[in-house]
Amino acid sequence: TAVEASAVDAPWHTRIRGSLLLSACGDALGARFEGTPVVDPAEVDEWLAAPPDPLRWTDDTAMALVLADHLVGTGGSVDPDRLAIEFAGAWAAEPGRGYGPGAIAVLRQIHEGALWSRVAAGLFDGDGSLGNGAAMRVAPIGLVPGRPLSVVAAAARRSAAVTHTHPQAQDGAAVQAVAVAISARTAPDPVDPDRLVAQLAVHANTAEFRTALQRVTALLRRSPDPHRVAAEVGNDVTALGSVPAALTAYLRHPDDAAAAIRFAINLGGETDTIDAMTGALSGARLGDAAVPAAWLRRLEAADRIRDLGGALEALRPDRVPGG
Ligand code: AR6
Ligand code: MG
Repeated sequence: TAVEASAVDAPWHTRIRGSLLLSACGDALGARFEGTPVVDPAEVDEWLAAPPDPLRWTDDTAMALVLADHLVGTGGSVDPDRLAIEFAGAWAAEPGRGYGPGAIAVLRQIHEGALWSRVAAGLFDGDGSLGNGAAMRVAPIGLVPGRPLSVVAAAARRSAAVTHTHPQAQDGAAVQAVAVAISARTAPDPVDPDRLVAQLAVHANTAEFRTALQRVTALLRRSPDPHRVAAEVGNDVTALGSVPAALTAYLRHPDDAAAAIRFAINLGGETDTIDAMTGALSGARLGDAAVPAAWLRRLEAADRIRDLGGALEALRPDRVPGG
């Protein structure tokens, strides 16, 4: 329809803002159901129709905004030493946002003066965290204009490393960032899920992640309901158990932001983070006009998030001297 065509034809700057705003909405809306193994779809519908005011987001968005600010400050690149200190500062200022235990351990030590490189790798008996905390915050890296996808993936890994050194957490961040970048750049064609997932698999280094992405492709051919998606690709706190789920929720409803968000919440489990990642993808494709007004009006710090979107857009190569 004409309405859908114009929504999907959203200009670039509205897509950056759309991604940041819808991700924050997804985080805030999903937080209500975090940790619920099986959610009641009727309850989700009621909640989405009349969410509370203000619609308060969690650590996912807090960290994404720190990262967006960081990128604006550096001109679009990741300086891990600075980023670590900035994350730690945001945690110390608002420790009650729902940070994961591994993240708290790292951020507290960095805040007390430790080097991230000495701390992050030691988590979980030296395995490093494989939680979804690096993927949940990574969208702004995919929204920096004009970067080749390989550069996006590398920057995502650098941003992940300050808290998440496990290869699966790094893959989650790289895949999510590249997925956001592709979603923000390809319009107005219909999404080709097979092609998108294949493009993402190129940026996954672990066999586990590549296998999970193959599962997404196979699953999407069967138009799965949320219950089936959760059973087959997961809905948990790990990167491997949530990045493919968020991608699936987005690809079930690539042209309907509210439907994608609802689908992601109906997965149950780690709903805030899966919804934040789904929202980042959906908003990147559809732009800020696709964010339901009833959510946007209530969203905590919506003006700050919009401004950050504008500042990221100003990093366009043709607007940066020498860029
Ligand atoms: N081995 C075993 N379990 C692990 C490992 C590992 N190597 N790494 C992580 N876990 P964490 P995050 C488990 O704490 O990724 C919030 O709700 C372990 O149970 O590093 O920053 C956010 O909103 C650990 O506590 O946190 C995110 O959605 C958990 O994974 C979410 O938490 C999370 O890893 C993850 O945030
Ligand atoms: Mg959270």
